[in-house]
Amino acid sequence: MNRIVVAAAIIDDTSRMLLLAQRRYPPEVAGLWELPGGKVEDGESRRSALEREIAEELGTAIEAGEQVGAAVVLRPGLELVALRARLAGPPPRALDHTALCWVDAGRLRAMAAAGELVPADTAWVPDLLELLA
Ligand code: DCP
Repeated sequence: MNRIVVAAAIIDDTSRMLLLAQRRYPPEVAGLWELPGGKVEDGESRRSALEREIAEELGTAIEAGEQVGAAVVLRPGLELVALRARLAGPPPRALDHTALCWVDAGRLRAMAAAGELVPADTAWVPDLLELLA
């Protein structure tokens, strides 16, 4: 069966910054930065799954919106989809990650060039740069 992982491109429209979260595990990607998210459960929409995951992982609320970029195949039967989101609650906290940071377009480009992003998420960098421009 095809499962979906949804990830949040949380953008602050005023400062034009994107929220990144630093993975704690597994060892292959620990220390790398990602768009936070998780698996869509049976019967959930992508948006509501993402809103639930962000509440669990970041202790805040978002409003999830349109898809950003293309879906990425993580492995056969598992696809990763990014949704644009805006913060609708208190400042996010790293409940499940090592750290969080807000980045502008220049910083995102530099982190991608330095290999500091989780590999799957690098596919979205051009789309994210456009949203941050
Ligand atoms: N993933 C990714 N980029 C993201 C978010 C997730 O590449 N921005 C990948 C990492 C995992 C898969 O998606 O391969 C699931 O991500 P989770 O963070 O939900 O990973 P967990 O290990 O927490 O999920 P579970 O324990 O449910 O397997």
